[in-house]
Amino acid sequence: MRLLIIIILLIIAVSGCISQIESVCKGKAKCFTADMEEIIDGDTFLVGNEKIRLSLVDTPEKGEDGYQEAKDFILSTCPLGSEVLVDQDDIQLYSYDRIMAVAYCNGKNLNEELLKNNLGKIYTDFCSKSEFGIDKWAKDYGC
Ligand SMILES: [Ca+2]
Repeated sequence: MRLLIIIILLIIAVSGCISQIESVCKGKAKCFTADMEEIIDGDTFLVGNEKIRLSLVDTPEKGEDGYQEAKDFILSTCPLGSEVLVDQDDIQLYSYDRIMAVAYCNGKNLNEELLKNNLGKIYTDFCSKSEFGIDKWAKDYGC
């Protein structure tokens, strides 16, 4: 009887964790986890085989001031090989060949972290064109 209770509690605990991961993603567009393969700049990475562009955030391009800082910040927050959870933007699905998304790594929302650490600017023009424009972090930084 006690064993049965333990098994039931374990099942509840495990299913709780699974639904927590699923509940992180919003909407019906792509939602997946894969390893951080390459950091192109602060707002663009290769996750698994997919090129990801963070929604609503703009970090400096190569050759611009702040490029290396933003890139290094992502590298330290989410080292190569870390698992990244990608929640694709349900309104702006793609930009060029890149998946627009919020990316979570090591428990952190990378879009938010870049803004919080003043390493990127919010793209206010896209606040109404992004699934995430109404999120608290986006509003906190200017949407
Ligand atoms: Ca989504």
